[in-house]
Amino acid sequence: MKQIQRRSWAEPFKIKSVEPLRMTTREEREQTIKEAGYNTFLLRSRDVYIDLLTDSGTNAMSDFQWAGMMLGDEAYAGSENYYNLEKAVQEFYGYKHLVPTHQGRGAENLISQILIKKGDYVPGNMYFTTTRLHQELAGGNFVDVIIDEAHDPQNTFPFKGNVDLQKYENLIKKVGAEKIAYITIGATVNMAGGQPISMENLRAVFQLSQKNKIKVVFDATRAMENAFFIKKREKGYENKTIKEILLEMCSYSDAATMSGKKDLLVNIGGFLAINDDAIFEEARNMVVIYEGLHTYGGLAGRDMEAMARGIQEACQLDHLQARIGQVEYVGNRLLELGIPIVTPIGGHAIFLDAKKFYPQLEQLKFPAQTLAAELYLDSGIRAMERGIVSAGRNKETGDHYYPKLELVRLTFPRRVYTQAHCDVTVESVYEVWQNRESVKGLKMIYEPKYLRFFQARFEKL
Ligand code: PM9
Repeated sequence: MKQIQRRSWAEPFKIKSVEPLRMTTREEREQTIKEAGYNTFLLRSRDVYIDLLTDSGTNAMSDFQWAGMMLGDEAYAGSENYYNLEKAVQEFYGYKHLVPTHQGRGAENLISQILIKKGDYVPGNMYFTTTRLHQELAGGNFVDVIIDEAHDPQNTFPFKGNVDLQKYENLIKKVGAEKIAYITIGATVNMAGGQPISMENLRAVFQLSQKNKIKVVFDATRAMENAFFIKKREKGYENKTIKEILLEMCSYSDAATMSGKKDLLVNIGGFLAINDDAIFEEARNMVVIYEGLHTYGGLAGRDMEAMARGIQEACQLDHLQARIGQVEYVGNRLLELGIPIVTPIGGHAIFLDAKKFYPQLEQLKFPAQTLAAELYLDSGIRAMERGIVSAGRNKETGDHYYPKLELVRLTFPRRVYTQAHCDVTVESVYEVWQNRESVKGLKMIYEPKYLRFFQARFEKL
């Protein structure tokens, strides 16, 4: 009898409702990407076939979440759904206080304004675009203290999200602990390729921070995915539940910002969670200026309910196995074809190494922006640039940052695409890889002042 390798997992759901996809011709795509200034953010979604721009707000909700939407209590104040969300955040993340926000950056704005004084430093395990901008707008200076391995796409260290404790300690010695507003800890680290931080490192960062009276602000956006990697890779956590791991992770921080649009399987929503009573008091005061009353923070009651229910679903092991397993499936197929990607394969996305695709292009010819456009041209698949355009400019000198990582992110929305979609994606990336030598790059012709990657425009060279 022929022996077959049996799959260890499959999606823990079946499909109840579908949304048709539209295919376009190469001629149509040549026109649409030109009109979009070769920026995938400026494409209309109707012109996209498989949308791997982001996993943010693009998730498929469950019937349990949709049912919860019908139970939205749309009272201006004291909505029942706020209390459901508060209970879920306390139970799964362990923080004392909750301030809902319309999405992650709403929470980033609040905490940056509350804790940062002009001229302060804010270390972090690699920058994230919106997080760093809010820190800078509040008068802070971001300092990258991630380990060097994170900046090397081919390095296979299992916890490339770790903080380099020596870098962190050197900063404390150099500027003084009183000049450090707080440290931001991302888990997983998006810009490094969805790479996790280890529990051991989280604990050590918290201890060093406490010793120096520095607060730890956790970016919990993809913390459930990080918890899955800890379970799989870190000794001593094999038999712990995701919920137990998440609670321990959060216990090594003072507050958390959260974009519910990722881990929490919703289309909109976020929050700030805090232990300290005084910071909570200030956040409650400020949320009414920027977001809405402290019991809705810019969200409808139904959105808070969907997020509260999403928390319970997101930390199920079979969900995380299928979610991360899908990304891993694509990554392994690409590696088999010899295509350069960031390794180890991360949690939410595959990151193509554009410098290796186009060694003929210097960084100011925007290799990753070019690669994202080429992929769209080939198949209508939409990806995102994560290189020099995303990195932006140094706010003091006005010069471009030249990040070591020049990447294109194929980001997988949760519970949305099938394995056949994954295969079509792999085949398209392979085609673009085959045709890499004739590519000439792009020129930037319009640059917005903030978060330029969203709206910048380019022309073909
Ligand atoms: N991340 C993403 O596509 C959406 C906007 S930027 C292209 O990866 C982290 C780690 C994020 C993140 C958003 C935010 C901001 C904070 N931290 O988008 O404001 O990945 O909900 O969250 C995006 P909001």
